[in-house]
Amino acid sequence: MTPGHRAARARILALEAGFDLAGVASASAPRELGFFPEWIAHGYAGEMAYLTSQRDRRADLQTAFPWARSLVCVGLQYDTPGPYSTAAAPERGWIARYAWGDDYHDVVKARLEDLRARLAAELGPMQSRVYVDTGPVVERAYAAAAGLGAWGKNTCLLHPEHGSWFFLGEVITDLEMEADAPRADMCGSCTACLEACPTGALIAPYVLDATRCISYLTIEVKGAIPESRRAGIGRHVFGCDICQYGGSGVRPARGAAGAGSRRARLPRRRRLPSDVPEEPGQARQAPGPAAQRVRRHRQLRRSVTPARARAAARGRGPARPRACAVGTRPPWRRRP
Ligand code: B12
Ligand code: SF4
Repeated sequence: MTPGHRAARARILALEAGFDLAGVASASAPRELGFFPEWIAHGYAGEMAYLTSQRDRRADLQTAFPWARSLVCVGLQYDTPGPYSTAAAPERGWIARYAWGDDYHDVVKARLEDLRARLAAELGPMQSRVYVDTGPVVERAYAAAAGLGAWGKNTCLLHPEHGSWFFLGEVITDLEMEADAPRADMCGSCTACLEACPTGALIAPYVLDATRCISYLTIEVKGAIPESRRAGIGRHVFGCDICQYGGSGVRPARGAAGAGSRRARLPRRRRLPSDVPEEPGQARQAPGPAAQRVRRHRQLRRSVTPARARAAARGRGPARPRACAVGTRPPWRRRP
């Protein structure tokens, strides 16, 4: 079987394993990976030691896995027809969309294992690893190389149909496969996501200072959120979606929840006063399993406390961002 035939079969097997997007990348470092050491050197990774301590492994996948030749990159869409996370009632906290359903690590990993078994059965014995989120892989760089999406200026991968509402994962393999072509840029001269970010975390196109990002502040920071970083957080208690909204407030016109949220449900209670248990054992009305994965109830509680104060003070969401270049004519928002 030729590398081209292997890649074609891999894409089909990935869709059969339940993914929405699939592509193949070479294991040699994509051009954008050159940016990673510089990003770390600027201190943009903050407390995320899993990034700084694995600098060399992340800067080139083949440092970690010298046998690697190809990656089968996959995407699982998690959007739902629900409203924006910041459209919650005034007394409720804001939880990012990706945390509404089951823990995506479990959902994507199970499908990746299925895909790995299918690949081995059809393409022959292979050395391989599967990863979603946690491995020493800058996933977006390889997924972009595999044509799953184009880099957005908010650093998320954008797809014409799915927006940026999809998780990434990959099977790293020693099989030679023909790589896909990257997608063309979708942003043009638009900078709406940079302007929409309420904390100024997007300091330039494609450059995120994570230490300013609400997602980092509400999920990754171990202690209290520094006072100097609290402005602009609003009622966010877990993650942030604002730079992904893409404009006018119309939700992507999807008839059903995406596969990544097939079992998704809205958090049963997102009311700020009762949401967060004082201790893990008291979790009666906790957010969904995805958010629980963090297992840092104290941390969530300390995010909630300032969020409560802000809700009491203002009770309003952020101003709606102006439509982004993708958001003005976004195919994923077309009504059927
Ligand atoms: C650490 C991390 C975070 C950190 C830092 C985010 C970041 N931008 O790096 C924090 C906690 C802030 C975070 C937040 C979120 N994350 Co996160 N995160 C990761 C993780 C674990 C590593 C990312 C990493 O290595 N960053 C390093 C820096 C250097 O990468 P970067 O900022 O993307 O920079 C790249 C580009 O700027 C590009 N680049 C540089 N210059 C130029 C110039 C041009 C012209 C171009 C085209 C590109 C380009 O090169 C850089 C890479 O070297 C990945 C999983 C993984 N293992 O990869 C998930 C991951 C990136 N996160 C994901 C998600 C869903 C989110 C959130 C949407 C969650 C939320 N709702 O709160 C937000 C989005 C915030 C944002 N605007 O990025 C998804 C992204 C899916 C997608 N479609 O893009 C991933 C892939 C997890 C997954 N498996 O699905 N995340
Ligand atoms: S996730 Fe929120 S805080 Fe982080 S870059 Fe996007 S808009 Fe800014």
